[in-house]
Amino acid sequence: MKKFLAVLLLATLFFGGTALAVPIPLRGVVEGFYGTPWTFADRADIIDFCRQNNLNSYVYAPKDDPYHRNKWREPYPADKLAELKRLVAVAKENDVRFIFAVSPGLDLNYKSNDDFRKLIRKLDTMYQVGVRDFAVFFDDLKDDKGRHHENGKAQAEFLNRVQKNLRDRYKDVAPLIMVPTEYYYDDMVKGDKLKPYTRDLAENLDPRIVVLYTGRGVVCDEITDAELAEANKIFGREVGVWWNYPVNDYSLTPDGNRNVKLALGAIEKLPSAKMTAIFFNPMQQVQMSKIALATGAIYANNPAIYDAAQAWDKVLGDLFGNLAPQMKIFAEHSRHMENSWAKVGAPDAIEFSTAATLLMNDMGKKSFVDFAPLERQINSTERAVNTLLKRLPKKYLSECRPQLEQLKRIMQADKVALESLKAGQLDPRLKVLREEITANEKLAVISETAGRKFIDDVLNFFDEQNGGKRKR
Ligand code: 14T
Repeated sequence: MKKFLAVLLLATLFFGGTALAVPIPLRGVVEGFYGTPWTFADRADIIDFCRQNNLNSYVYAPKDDPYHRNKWREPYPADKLAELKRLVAVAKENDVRFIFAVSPGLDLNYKSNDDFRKLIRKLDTMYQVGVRDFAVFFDDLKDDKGRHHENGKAQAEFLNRVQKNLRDRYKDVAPLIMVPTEYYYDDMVKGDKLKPYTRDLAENLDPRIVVLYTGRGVVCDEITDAELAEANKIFGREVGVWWNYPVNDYSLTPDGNRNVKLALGAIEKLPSAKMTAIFFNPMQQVQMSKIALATGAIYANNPAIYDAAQAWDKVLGDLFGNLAPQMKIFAEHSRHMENSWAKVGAPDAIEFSTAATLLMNDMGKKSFVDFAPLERQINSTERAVNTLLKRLPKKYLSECRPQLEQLKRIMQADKVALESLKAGQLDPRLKVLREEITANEKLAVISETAGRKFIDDVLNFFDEQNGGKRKR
């Protein structure tokens, strides 16, 4: 018997990374984005999707539900509460935890008994409609100068009191989940020291409360095992991860109503070490979010052996069937998200941009230039886009039509650009096409470093040629 156990133990250790799946205990989706919240139907659909993908949690935290954040003190009106009750029932039917979050930080008085009672009342109402998992979030409380006025000790004591109150009265509530005000690593430290808020929070927070953080930045490229270990050390517990992909709420149209770039890549570059919780923050575009979320589910169910490229292929096949090859081409042009403070997702259309870069390097330097590789990329991308515009089911097309149409415009301009290079003469239509594309960038952005860049590269190439001629 002892020998058997020893062999079992060794086998477990040996195959731990490969044969035995070790799922992250709490894994799911956090509806945590800014902008129009999901509808009841969207949420019911995503909860069903969670069950299908062995994700066990849905966190209700829509930034623009007034009763979640701005007006957190006010109880839900009867109709809204009835809807939430139905949703909690849907989650229960699907064996998915419905985690109700409230974000009281905008104006909470930590020392006020009245505010404490109002928060408890809010959570109590949710308990009455069936919720057993609760979260309190304190993210995004900075003013326009990037300062916040939170006191880590007061926040910790407030949360400890909430946790104690709930657990004293209800034996069936899960440990509380929280997001700190300094929720990304670079905001927690100054030099080699913890900032006072984080230090005081970590020192005073009940060790049973689950802390979520987003990595080194708000939207960052990667969390390594070492970085996670560092965050665990700061908080004296195993922290969970709030992962900001595929969320795209920082990529907005001028009216703020639509997201211009879609994040259609795989989840990647997350720890393979043991973790207690992971929640993926999606896009408002619920169907398009499923690509990244389904890869996230594969990751969360066995982080040690996760292969992003393999997961991406599987998920595209599962979701899009015979349109998977075309969807893959489209999605390749729309994976990377980047701005001054955000950077995440694999680079866009690597083969395409490599072909374009090689071609531009050869131009003017070699007597024989091979246009074929880029030409193949342009043609296959254009064909894929046309097929998708014709065949993609409406529920998907309604979320990605502007981006498909923009990619189509870019490919048409790329063709003109390529022909110009071949002819050794700039086709004047290229500038017109670029104007149209630029105008539409308010509504849809895609392939910035691949197809879109090639247009600029070619126009610059002819500019420099002409400049060079004039000089001579
Ligand atoms: F709760 C946090 F972990 C978090 O990520 N909070 C928000 C989140 O709701 C939002 O969807 C996400 C992506 O934009 O980032 C956080 O919100 C920010 C943070 C910023 F630093 C929005 C704008 C910022 F400049």
